[in-house]
Amino acid sequence: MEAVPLDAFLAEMARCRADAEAMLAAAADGAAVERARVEFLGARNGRLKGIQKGLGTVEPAARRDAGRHFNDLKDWLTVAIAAAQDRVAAAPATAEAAIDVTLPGTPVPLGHLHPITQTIRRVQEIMSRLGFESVDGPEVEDQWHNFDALAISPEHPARDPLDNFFLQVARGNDPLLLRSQTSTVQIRVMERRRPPLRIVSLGRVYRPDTADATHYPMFHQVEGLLVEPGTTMAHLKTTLRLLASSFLGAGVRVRFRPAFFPFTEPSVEVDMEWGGRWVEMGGAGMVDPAVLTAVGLDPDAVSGFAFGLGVERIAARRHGVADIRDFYRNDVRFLRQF
Ligand code: FA5
Repeated sequence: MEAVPLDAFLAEMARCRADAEAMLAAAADGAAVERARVEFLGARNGRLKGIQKGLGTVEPAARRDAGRHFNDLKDWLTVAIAAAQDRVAAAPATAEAAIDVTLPGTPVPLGHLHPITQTIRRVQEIMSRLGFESVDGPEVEDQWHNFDALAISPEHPARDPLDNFFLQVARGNDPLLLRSQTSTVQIRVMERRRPPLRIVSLGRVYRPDTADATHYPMFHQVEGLLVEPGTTMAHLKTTLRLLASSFLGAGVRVRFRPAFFPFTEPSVEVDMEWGGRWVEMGGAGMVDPAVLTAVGLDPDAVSGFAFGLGVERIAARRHGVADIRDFYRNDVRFLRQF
């Protein structure tokens, strides 16, 4: 066998030391230090054992020198591994090692849906049982869908700039606005689809109203629309009574008062009894022939009813909330109750 020069032997030992240094520095727990110990000092296949075997092949004149360096490496490895063992024993190195599995777990705080969202879902569910499909409409609207198609004439006070959130953005010459009512969705649906129609739409509407116990500048409405041949006021009243009793309990009293809306004829105001008082919840009526004409339907062939109720008000009535502003104060002590 050819003799190994001293330099090559020393280089191999330097590599072994560098590798051991790196492995020990990275060792984060007792198991990792033990893997390093087996790798370098292991009695059968440790790297030091391999180097020791090579000692006999070093050129004879340099063998004493090589043996001294070998002993230095062995001492260094022994001390470095002992030091690493002490280091990992002093601190719980991994999260796993720090976990006491006998301790009770940390409760994860669970949130829930906002009471208005809960109300929206519940109303959708009730209406779906009556065959009304849920649809959405845009919150930024043009004047055709918010006013004109609903027979709200250009002079009507509902179009007053002080009663609406008009936007700088326009479509043609027509400034857009944040919709002031969900009745816009009646038009959008009737423009796209032909009767028979049964839809319900719940969403945000905006009016520059001063906030008080029953008003907020952003609120939600539930809009219902049914268009089928032979529809009468009796269908409208029955549908609203069923919605009210399903959502608010069988005991709720509903009252219909003659009223006026440009897009229904006849029209009614819908009141519900609440703590001995009558509170206005919305408006309703038979879809006005002018509206059917505006969307290309024949008023002599079909008829329909529509209603729009304030979601905050029915939610407040259901939960006994005296002031709808509480829904939007973001006070978790209030919201947690629902
Ligand atoms: C309307 O908005 C009609 N679009 C309703 C309608 C639909 C009539 C279909 C006929 C056919 P009104 O402006 O009255 O109507 O509003 C309806 C309901 O929205 C009110 O009764 C009230 O419950 C609620 N509401 C109105 N303004 C506010 C507000 N600022 N904050 C909270 N709720 C409001």
